[in-house]
Amino acid sequence: SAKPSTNHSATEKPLQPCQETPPGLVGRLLIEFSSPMSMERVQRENPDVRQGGKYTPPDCLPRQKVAILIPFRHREHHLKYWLHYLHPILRRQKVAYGIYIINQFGEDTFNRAKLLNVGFLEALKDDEEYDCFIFSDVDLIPMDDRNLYRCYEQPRHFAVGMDKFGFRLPYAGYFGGVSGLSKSQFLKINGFPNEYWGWGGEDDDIFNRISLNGMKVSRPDIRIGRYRMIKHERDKHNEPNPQRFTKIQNTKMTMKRDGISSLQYRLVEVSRQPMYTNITVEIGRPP
Ligand code: UD2
Ligand code: MN
Repeated sequence: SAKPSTNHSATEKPLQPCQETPPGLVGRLLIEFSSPMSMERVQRENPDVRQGGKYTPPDCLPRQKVAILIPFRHREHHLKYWLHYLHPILRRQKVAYGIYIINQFGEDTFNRAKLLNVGFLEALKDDEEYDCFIFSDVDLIPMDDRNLYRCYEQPRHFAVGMDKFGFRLPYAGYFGGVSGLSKSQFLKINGFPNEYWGWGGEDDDIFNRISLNGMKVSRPDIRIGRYRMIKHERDKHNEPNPQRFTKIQNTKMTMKRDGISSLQYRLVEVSRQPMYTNITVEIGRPP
């Protein structure tokens, strides 16, 4: 045709950095787990999430690239709710992100912190541009989208007030549930401990690592850092670890040798799902 066509790529304004406070947040959210959830519905409602559970804001340049790591085994039911609630929240928060499910292979004793160490390395293998890592239980949903999933000047503890704790911080050094460290903060503490098998203590060890390395945990306001946990029984093969009380006394001695520097694992499978990336890994068993 003789008509000159508009060259969009040449006329479009370059993207501006995303605003510090995203403009489309809605605040307090209604979170419930009574109506059944399906992966088909999650996919249908999140068409702009790319294969592997990746997302980049279309209208501004995100300030951080966030890998969200979820320790996992046999919690498919919880995962559907997590994806259903979190994808829209994260989209409103205007960060570039990828979701990684770190699935423990086999039926040996569960090890949450070691799985998260694996997630850190595998996410970086997938995309070396990640500069922020958020570690979330699969059963925790934030009740307020002003609780921004990104990294801060100091290591972040997001899950301040949980329904099961009466929406109060259970103790000053509590670091469980959902936390976030920048790449450099994570490396400074030599990552997480690999030697906490079964339930409990690993979050306190991480808190110790942060304090012992001269950092201080930051938190959102208690009114904003509220969470719902999907009710569940204690899983099989994740019994309370009787060694946890003595282990958390020794972080200062153990953190230099036990961590991301000593991590060993065998990758079983990486698979790209529409709403997340699944990393199945064999991490051994307690000695
Ligand atoms: C608390 C902490 C959690 C962790 C744990 C002790 C809260 C809200 N969370 O969780 O961060 O410190 O105590 O280890 O206080 N998981 C599986 N399959 C399993 C077992 C665990 O997927 O068979 C994953 C899953 O992401 C789960 C997380 O590990 O949410 C923590 O396990 P939990 O939910 O059984 O422990 P909980 O709720 O006491
Ligand atoms: Mn739980």
